[in-house]
Amino acid sequence: MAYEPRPEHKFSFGLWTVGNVGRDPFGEPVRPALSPVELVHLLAEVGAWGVNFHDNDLVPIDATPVERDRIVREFQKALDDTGLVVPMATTNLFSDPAFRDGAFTSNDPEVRAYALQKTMRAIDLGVELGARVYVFWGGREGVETDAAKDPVEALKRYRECLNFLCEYVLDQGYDLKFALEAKPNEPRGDIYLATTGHMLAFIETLDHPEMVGVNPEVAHEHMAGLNFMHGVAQAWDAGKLFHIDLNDQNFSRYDQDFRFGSHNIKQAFWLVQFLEEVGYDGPRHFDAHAYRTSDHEDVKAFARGCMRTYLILAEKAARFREDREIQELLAEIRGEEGAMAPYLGSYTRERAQALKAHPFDRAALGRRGKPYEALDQLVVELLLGVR
Ligand code: GLT
Ligand code: MN
Ligand code: MN
Repeated sequence: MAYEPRPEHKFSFGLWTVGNVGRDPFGEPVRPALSPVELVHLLAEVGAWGVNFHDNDLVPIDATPVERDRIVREFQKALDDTGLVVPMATTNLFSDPAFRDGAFTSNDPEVRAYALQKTMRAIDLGVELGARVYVFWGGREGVETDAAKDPVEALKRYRECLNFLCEYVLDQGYDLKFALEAKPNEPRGDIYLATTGHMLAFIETLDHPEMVGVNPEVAHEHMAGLNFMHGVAQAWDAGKLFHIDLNDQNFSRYDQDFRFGSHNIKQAFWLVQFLEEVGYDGPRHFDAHAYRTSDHEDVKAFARGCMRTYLILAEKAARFREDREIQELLAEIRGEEGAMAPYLGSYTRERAQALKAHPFDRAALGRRGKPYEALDQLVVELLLGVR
C-alpha cells in the first residue's frame, strides 16, 4: 500500500515521544503514562521499525539491580514479540535535580563523576538491547549567567568526559558510535555547542573523532533560525551524519517538537529530498510528540502522520528528480565548466598565472539572470499537488 512504513525505511521513535504525557511548563500531564512495553506495542501497531530510549525512560533512576533486570527482560520480550529493534539509546542527564548545573560541564566535580557513572551504565543497557548509536544531548550543559562558568573550561570538561566514554566503549569492545545533538537554548538560557556546526568543529578536537558524529534535530536548528538541511548536508559531507531527529518547529519559538512536516512543509521537502538523494541509510528517528490536546488515539495519528508525511515527501522528491521541465532548467542553471575548465580545480602555479592574466567581462557576468523564480514555482506546484 502507498505510504505504508516498512522496515527498510528505518522509522524509529523514542519512548519519550509517543510516551509524552503532555506536561509543559504551565500545565500538568494530560495523558495517562503508558509503560515501555505498552509503548513498544503501540509503535508496532502504527508500523514503526525501531524504538529508542533514555536509561530512565526504561529503568527508573532509583530501581534496584533486580528490578532493572526484570524490566529489561520484559522489554526484550516485547521487542521479540513485535520485531521492533533498538537502534539508539541515550542517557537522561537533564531531569534529575543533581544535573541542575549540567552533567559533563557541571561546576561540581562529583556531579561530573556521577554523570560518567550514569552514562557508562546507560551505555551497557543500550548495548544489551542492541543499540548501535548512542546520542548525547547536553540539555543542561550551559548557563543562565556567564559569571558561572568559563566557556573554555566547560569545553575542556565536555571533551574530557567524551574522551573517557569513547575509551570505555573501546575497552568493552562495544560496536557503538556516538552522535552529539546540538540545541541553542532550553532548558538552559544558553547551551554550549549550540548548533550542528559547533558540534562538527568540536568533534575534531576529541581523541577518537572517528567514533563521534552528530544527531541534528530539525527543531533545534530552526530555533536558532538556521537552514536545517544545510546543517545536515555539512554533517553528511563530513561523514558525520550518524543519526537524525526529525520533527517540526515554527522559527524562533520554544522547542515545539511538532509532528514531522506539520509546519514547514517546504523545508521538510528539501530535507527529505537531500536524505533520499544522497542515500542516507541510518535511522529516521522522529523526536516529536503529539499536541497536548491529543488522547492516546490521536498519539497514534501523530506517529502515523510523521512516517506518512516522510514517505509522501520522498515520493515528491523522486518526482522532482524525474520531472523533465525541472531537470531541464537545472541543467541550464548548473552550467558546465566549458571554457573555464583550464582555470578551475586544484591549484598549480601555471593555472594561477593563466587565471590572473585572463580578461573577464564583468559587466556581462552581471547581466546573466537565473530562472530561479520559474524553478521554485515548479517545485511549489509539485508540492501543492497540481503537477
Ligand atoms: C529531549 C530532547 C531531545 C533529545 C532527547 C535525547 S531528550 O527530549 O528535547 O531533543 O533528542 O536526549
Ligand atoms: Mn532531539
Ligand atoms: Mn526538540
